[in-house]
Amino acid sequence: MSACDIVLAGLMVGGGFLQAALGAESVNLIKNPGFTDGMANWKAESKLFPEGVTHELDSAAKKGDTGSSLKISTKLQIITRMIQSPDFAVAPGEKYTLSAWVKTSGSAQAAVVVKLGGKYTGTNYKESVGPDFRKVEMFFVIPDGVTSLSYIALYLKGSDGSVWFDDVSLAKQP
Ligand SMILES: [Ca+2]
Repeated sequence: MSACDIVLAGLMVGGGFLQAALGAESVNLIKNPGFTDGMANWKAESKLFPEGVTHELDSAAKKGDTGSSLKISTKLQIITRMIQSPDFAVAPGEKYTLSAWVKTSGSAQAAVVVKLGGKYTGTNYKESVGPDFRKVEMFFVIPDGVTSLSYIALYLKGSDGSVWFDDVSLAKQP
């Protein structure tokens, strides 16, 4: 998987469901979405050069949020992530919104990704650059044959910098 794959998948899947998402009531299916319970329910994964990456809680938080955020930092050219594996069933045709508040420093970029049915769909890394928290969001539909989400992942891509994540949300759309 490359970063390009994630971006393209997000663009292709994301376009059609904005209307459905607007005005929808939502229940957040992410556990510990705002990192108020430390890093519980989240797992760091750095398959390459794990010594060059840190995953930590940070006092920087989304405006209006008193808790921590998740900060991932790297000094190496790398893609790394924190994942959460949902424990609920899904059904083909169901529509979901996945979002998070993100900010970045240095050359690092952030993306929020879902893996379902062996494929990755995520937000555009280029939308997740800047010193102030902003919300990134994507929409996806459960494809045929898929009954669970492999994982939700918070990605850092870059060579020298940090990304912050807060208030991650996964919500089923009506
Ligand atoms: Ca928080």
